Amino acid sequence: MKNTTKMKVLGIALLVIVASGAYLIAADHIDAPGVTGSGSASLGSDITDVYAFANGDNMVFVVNTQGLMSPAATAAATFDEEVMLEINIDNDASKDHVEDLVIQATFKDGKVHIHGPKAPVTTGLISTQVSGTTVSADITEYGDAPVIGTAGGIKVFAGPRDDPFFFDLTTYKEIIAGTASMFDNPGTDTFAGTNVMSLVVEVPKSQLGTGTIDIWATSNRKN
Ligand SMILES: [Ca+2]
Ligand SMILES: [Ca+2]
Repeated sequence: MKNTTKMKVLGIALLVIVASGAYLIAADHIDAPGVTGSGSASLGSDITDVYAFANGDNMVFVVNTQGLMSPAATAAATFDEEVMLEINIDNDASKDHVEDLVIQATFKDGKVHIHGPKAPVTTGLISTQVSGTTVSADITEYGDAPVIGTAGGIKVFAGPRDDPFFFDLTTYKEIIAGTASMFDNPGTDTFAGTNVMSLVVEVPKSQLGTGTIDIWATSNRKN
């Protein structure tokens, strides 16, 4: 993939965080047909959740894709080599919702490659791969111990994981229909037993600027 490759945004997930590690949760497990579509190739751009939290002097970013996979489907699941996942970081004082740094992940021949954090070549709905590769790792296969790549203080993991998102969809629908008034505690996790393809990147805070940051993630299919 050339450094000048431009990619269209297909999936987007938004998360606003502060450096202290507070986080906001939202989930979207099935996107529009243009993202989920038919065939495994299009599933690779369907983001389910984005998480960010502090781990000491580091920030950890998680971008989960391909939600609601059964264990059987997970064994055959792969990251789409035509899709780049991008973590966008807005770290200037104005918080203008324009990314000042990007962390990009590409997938090729069983490996994940991280590019950045670097200033973006392009902002907005088109993403361009930034130059250089910061760290790479083998993509962890289903059931195997996690493979973690480390270089320059940055760590990366990519592979299948149990979906951590908890949501009682059945009760939610009952509440909407007026046949239930509230959730049970603890409720029933609709996503129990389903998996996602997870990208995890841990980066020293010192590489992300100072003050607070807003982040969002996009999936971008190669033109
Ligand atoms: Ca900005
Ligand atoms: Ca971007």
